[in-house]
Amino acid sequence: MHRIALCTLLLRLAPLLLSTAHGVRNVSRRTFELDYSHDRFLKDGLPFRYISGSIHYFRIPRFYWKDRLLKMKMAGLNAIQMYVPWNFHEPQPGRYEFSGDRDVEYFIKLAHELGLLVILRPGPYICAEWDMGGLPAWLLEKKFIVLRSSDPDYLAAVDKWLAVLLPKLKPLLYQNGGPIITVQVENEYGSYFACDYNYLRFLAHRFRYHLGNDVILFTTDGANEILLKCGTLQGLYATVDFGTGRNITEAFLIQRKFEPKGPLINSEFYTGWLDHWGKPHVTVDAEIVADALYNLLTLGANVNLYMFIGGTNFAYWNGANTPYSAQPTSYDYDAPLSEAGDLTKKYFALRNVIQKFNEVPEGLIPPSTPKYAYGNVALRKFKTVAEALDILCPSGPVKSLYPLSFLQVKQYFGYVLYRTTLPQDCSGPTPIFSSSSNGVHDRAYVSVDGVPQGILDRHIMIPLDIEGKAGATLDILVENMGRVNYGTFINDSKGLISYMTLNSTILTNWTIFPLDTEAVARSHLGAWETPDKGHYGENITSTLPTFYVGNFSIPSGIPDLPQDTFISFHGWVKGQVWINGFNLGRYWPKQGPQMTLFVPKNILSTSAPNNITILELESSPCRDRNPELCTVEFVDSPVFI
Ligand code: 6GJ
Repeated sequence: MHRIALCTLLLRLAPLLLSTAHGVRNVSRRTFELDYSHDRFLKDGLPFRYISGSIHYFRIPRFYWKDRLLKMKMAGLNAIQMYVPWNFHEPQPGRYEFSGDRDVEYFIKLAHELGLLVILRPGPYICAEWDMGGLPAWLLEKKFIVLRSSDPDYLAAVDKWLAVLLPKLKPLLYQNGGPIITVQVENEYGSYFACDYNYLRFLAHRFRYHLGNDVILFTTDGANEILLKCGTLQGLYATVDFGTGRNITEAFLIQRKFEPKGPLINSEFYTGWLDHWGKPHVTVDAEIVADALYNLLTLGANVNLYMFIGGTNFAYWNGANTPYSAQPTSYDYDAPLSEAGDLTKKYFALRNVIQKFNEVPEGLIPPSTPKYAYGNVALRKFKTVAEALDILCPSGPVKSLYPLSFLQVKQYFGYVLYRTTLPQDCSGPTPIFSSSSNGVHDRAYVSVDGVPQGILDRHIMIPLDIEGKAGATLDILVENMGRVNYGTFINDSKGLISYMTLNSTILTNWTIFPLDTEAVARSHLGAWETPDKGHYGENITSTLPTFYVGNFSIPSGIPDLPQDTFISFHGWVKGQVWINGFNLGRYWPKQGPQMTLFVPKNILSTSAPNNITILELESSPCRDRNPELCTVEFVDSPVFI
């Protein structure tokens, strides 16, 4: 054998030979370790560097999990990074959901099947532009709870949750035959005001108790010394996160201050950015991301691309930032895979970089899925919210002298109707307002005796002038637009959270209706008794919060149908939409930047008409004189502005 070939063979066998020299290495025992002497990971004793991408299973229908994961694998990634949102799995205290779209174990096993390793981030707080950063709203039922701290009420709930979640995931650790190589404790804790080391110690202890001593536990913080000071803990490997605008060397020097030895890790290398209603859609140039990734990988760093696919905030799951600004339904994030899982220019730009460092699998990249423009679908008015209270609030309202918050009436998401009567004649414009200037959380639609009066908004703290006679019915429909997910004010209570005043008189004697829109939408709103005969009224500025329904059929037996699609809302202003009882999320084309809603094909049917239900909060295009405008359109591409 040629001398060089022999040397090459020996080099390749060296780790095995070395380990054999130190007693036979149990090759069947899987190990994933930190190698401080060479600033790297070792996987089964061999040097390893991960190139990972973030994917949120909770923002993608289970139907599409394999498609997205395979596209990530074909991009050359060898790992994925995922959060686990506590509120997604424990919607009420002690009630757990781990099936269907919430089957986190199945998702991890699927990644494993595809040869992807997993970087797990179970929080309990995760941020992620997700409602309350993944913490369940019911925690706030303890009025003075201090979230993300060693507050005994908070720790008791966390302890119970971790005792349910972590034993499920322990068998999936790499050392136990699964794909999970590292586990993050909390999330950017150094960015939170509490700086409570006892809380971090509690979490570290519980993670070790449930997961054992072999798995690598780590923390992530923005690449800033002050942040790592409060976000790191002895025994948890400190990592940093930063985007394309940051000097890489300088950022990693910050990590080195806390981890002088060990692998360089950027746990969130931002490939795009998040959006907010009313602000332009944010994009990050593909070439800039690619160049920065090249520099990171050249340095030998372990990198997680945040996000590799963003997906969708279905239903009411979006979060918000402060000053209050909610994130939209789309979590496209301008990521390499679009919200609908499409292959973008950025995907191929990053794949080209990765293949300079990692073997990119041969074979087929699953194609972008076809999208179908089903066209216009006629809708018709069913009932206003006020007309439908017997269906929306079957257990009846709660009476209270003063307004109660959502939590006080056991409502966590969606809408609550607050009703009282005018204590005085308001023959001229009379200001109604919250006593604490922004006590309307988050947006309220006001009417008097069924006449729309206007809107109160948490973000725009101005009174609203109303008119009506003494004794008239005052209705205030309050919308929870998503709980703050980042910073000091994540204890974000919803509803009318302070007194309401009319011309400085405190309004009292409230009748409060928590609205169960989900059960009603699932029971196919279209099954309601025959619709009103379309008396839409001629008010061209605003209508009462009203349900509209319609249906459309997709022929069966056609090979390529159904297909993914997008809903466009010409003439609609703001509301919620369901198809076949699936809550697709919020639409707000008046604000943008998202103008269409993604509709995954798995919720569509070819064997029965597809029921569409819309709750329009402000003004619909439906008018008696031209009912033909009362439509939505299914289009084949998304629109952002
Ligand atoms: C992370 O904080 C968070 O860990 N994050 C972002 N950070 C940039 C600085 C924000 C002021 S952008 C989006 C991500 C996610 O929220 C992630 O969960």
